Parts: sequence; C-alpha cells; structure tokens
Amino acid sequence: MMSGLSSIETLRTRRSGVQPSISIRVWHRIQERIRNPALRSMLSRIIATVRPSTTTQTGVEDAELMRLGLFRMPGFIDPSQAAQLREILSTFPCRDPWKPHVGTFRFDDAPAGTHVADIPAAPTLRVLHELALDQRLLRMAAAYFGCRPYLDSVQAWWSLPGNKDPEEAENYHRDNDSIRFLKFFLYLTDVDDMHGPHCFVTESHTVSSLLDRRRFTDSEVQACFGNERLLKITGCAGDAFMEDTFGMHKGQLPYSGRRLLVQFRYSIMPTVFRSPLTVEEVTSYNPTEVTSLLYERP
Ligand SMILES: O=C(O)CCC(=O)C(=O)O
Repeated sequence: MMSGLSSIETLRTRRSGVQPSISIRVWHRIQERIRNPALRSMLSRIIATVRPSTTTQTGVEDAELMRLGLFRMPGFIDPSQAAQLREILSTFPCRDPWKPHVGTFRFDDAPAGTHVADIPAAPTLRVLHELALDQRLLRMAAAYFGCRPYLDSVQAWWSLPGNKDPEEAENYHRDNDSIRFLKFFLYLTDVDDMHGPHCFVTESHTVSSLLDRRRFTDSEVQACFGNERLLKITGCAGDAFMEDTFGMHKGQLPYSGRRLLVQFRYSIMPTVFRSPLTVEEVTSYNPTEVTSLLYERP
C-alpha cells in the first residue's frame, strides 16, 4: 500500500474552503441536543433505512465495537510504514486549531503554550486516502451504521508536551459530531503513559450518565463510571483503534515526547466537521462502499 516515494504524493485540490451545507448545520444543531443514547441509536437505525445498504458480514470486531464502543487494531500498519508516514507528516506546516491567529509553524518549533499542532495538508495526502479506504475500516463502519458510511474527514496532528493544564479535548468529553459516527485513530509515534495516551471509558457510548455538552474533570468521570472502565490506550507506532466517541474520552495531556496521530471520521450523515476541501479521487475509491466527502461527484 505504501511504496517508497509515491507515498509523499499529494492529491490535486479541486476545491478549498468547502463548508457544510445549511441543512447539515441545522441538523447538527438538532442532533447534538438529542442526548439519550437509546434514542440516538433508534434514530440512526431509521436513517440507515434510507441510505444505500452494503452487503457486509458481521464479525467479532463488530460485536466488540458495539459493546465496548472501541475496537483495537494493534499493528494496523507495520513500524516501518509508520516511520515513513511520520517522516512525511513531519515536513508539513502546522497550526493550532484553538489559536488560529498564531499562524503556521513547524511541529518542533511550536509557540509556547501550543497543545495541538494540526497538519492542514493531511487530507491532501494520497497515502492517507488509501488508508482511509481500507476494507477493514469501511466494513466495520458499514456494520456499525447498518448502511453505507460517509468518509467525512482525514486529519493528522501532533500533541505537544510542556503545558501544565489540559486544554479542550485533553479534558474528558463526548463528541456530538453526528447521530452515529466513528473515529479511527492511528498512532504514528510510540505512546506510553507520558506521551498523551488516548483515554476512553468503555461502554460509555450507551450509558445515560454525564450527557451534558461540556468538558468533565477526571474525578467526575471516575466517580460516575468507576476505575475499571477507564482505559488508557498506550501502544506502538502503527497501532490503531476504532471508537464511538459519543462515548466519554480525552487525549491525555502529554508530559513528555510528542504524539503524532492520524484520524479518520466515518459517519452515517455528513458532519459540520468535514475536511474543508475536495481533492482528486484515488483509484481505490469505490463509491458503492463509502461516500467520500473529500471527492466531488455529481
Ligand atoms: O487526541 C486525542 O486522543 C483525543 C481526540 C479527541 O478528543 C477527538 O478526536 O474527539
């Protein structure tokens, strides 16, 4: 899949500054107020009936993802592929999504106080599109949604150490991106306890507690869910996981070392957080398996 220099190839951008339509924005405001997990699940089943179906055979990973809200894929890509991707992504300028006025900077020369160094060029990289169209991921998303998934965004960012207090998504929260959606996370650096592991409360995607649209403290989450369900996902470069991030989660504040992560969002509906551009299609794209919002089709 990733062969030598071809993997650095960027895809021609067809449109930039792409914004979600008014109807998607309105629906977003409605669905984010629907907090009850059972009601959300029922609505998503109704939506699935009007989306094209896919012929998927469900597997053990689907049952685990449904039950826990998480499915881990150690060694999703091998360490040399992860190193290659890390090298590629290290060459691109970054920006702080929470402080856009700061402008762009290199990941290893970030302004003091930067927690997240996002790589805006990520959705133009051919190699990331090829990964996002991986059959394992599309099949899992189709099984989870009960219909053909949308590929909504392709992202990559560094999580940086050197800060005392957590910022934004470094605090526990639930995502409200869509009525049903999944995020795929791929570590491109080794992630131990110090390097900002992703944390997830297993089964919380189906639990009607701490449903407010806000950030939560560690002690609130601990008091509500107990320690047994709090999972810190450490791992090696190349390890990945699929997660329903309506479940309670955070990226722990890194204490040392930088964490590089790739993330794809699959959803039952287009979201307001879609990647803000379209690019030329890659040959592995099969629109009967997934609808990629990053391509343009009539
Ligand atoms: O950086 C992380 O591990 C957490 C990211 C996150 O909260 C999200 O993508 O919703």
